[in-house]
Amino acid sequence: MKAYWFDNLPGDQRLPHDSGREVDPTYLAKLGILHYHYPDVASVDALAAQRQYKNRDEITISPATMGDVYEEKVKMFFHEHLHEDEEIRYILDGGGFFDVRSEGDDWVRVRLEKGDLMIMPAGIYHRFTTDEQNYTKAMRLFKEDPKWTPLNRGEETDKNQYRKEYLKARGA
Ligand code: KMT
Ligand code: NI
Repeated sequence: MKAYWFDNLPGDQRLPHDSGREVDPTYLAKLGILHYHYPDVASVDALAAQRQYKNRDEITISPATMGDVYEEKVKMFFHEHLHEDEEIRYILDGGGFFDVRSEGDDWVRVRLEKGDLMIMPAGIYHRFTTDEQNYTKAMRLFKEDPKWTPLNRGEETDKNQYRKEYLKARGA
């Protein structure tokens, strides 16, 4: 895992877009984000039991598995959105970037690689992209039934109850 401020420069979303300014993991914690590095799925099982993540599935995002819809999916994942539940991702292979909004509404880019597990709280604005390898194999964990409906950012999501609770919990 490596976190840094997104450079906001034009260019393919899959490029690193590293401004050169690192973000400390303690700042991610302040945004309500948890990060772990687990060598094996047994460690993930332990976390899942502890946090009561009852469901999971796996997704492989790559041209090989998605074919013609790959580019479309990559663009879709990159639309800024929130969820009304935690988003929990464990990288099984490959890598990718999650961009999360800072307190000042700037993008923090989090690079995840094999073995990284990240938990984003309900209500945080974020987006995802593969990197130049075009290959992310990830486990998605859920508390209850898979519920990952993305709510794209707009006037509605700014008024969303989970968004308000998120901001309140962050002291905003
Ligand atoms: C998301 O919410 O954008 C995703 O789940 C992306 C695929 S998991 C790395
Ligand atoms: Ni999401």
